[in-house]
Amino acid sequence: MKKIALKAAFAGVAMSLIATAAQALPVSQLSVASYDMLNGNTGSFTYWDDSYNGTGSTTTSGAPLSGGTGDLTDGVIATQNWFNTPQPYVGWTRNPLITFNFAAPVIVNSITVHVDDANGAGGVSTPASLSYGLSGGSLTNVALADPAGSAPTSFTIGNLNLSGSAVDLQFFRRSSWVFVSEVEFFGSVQEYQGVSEPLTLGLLGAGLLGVGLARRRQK
Ligand SMILES: [Ca+2]
Ligand SMILES: [Ca+2]
Repeated sequence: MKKIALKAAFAGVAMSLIATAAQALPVSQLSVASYDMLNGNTGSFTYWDDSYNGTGSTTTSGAPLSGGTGDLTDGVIATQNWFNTPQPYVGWTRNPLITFNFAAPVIVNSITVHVDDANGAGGVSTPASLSYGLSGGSLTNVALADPAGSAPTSFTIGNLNLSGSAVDLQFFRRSSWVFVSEVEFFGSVQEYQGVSEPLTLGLLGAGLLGVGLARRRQK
């Protein structure tokens, strides 16, 4: 009888630990707290991240930018090619690696990037591939087919299940330039519900103490 009671107590604790594991809210667009990258470049126009509000020079090509948000997450998606409306874009002559930071741990289900597709006009094409993954970990590379036509376009990578607080993206160019006007993340924020784990461990101790007292009383 006593052994059974003890087992039941452990089972109860195990259940409560499971209940306190990360629980996710419904899938929605995730808010980016900040992103870090090297600034865009200049050509016929400037293709810098003009609205970036973090640290670093927004008017210097290739300058390290960190701790802020700007053109890539302002909700403005370019509807025309770079030569008609350069402002919404950040354009690079490198393969930009961008770290996106979230305010709390998230589960990213899909990533959508909005880019220009000028079919090589001015050396601007859709990216040839995109690498993604949790920041600091290994990245997965996916090839992106160049769509027919030459209108600005988007690519979505789905079924990701990336769980963490920061995601790395790197664009690999098809020709000289890559132009990006927006990056969107969809998924859920991880929520910790019920008692915290240290408290649960405290309850485990209290539970065992209770079992001990009960056993004493039975004697
Ligand atoms: Ca934008
Ligand atoms: Ca095309």
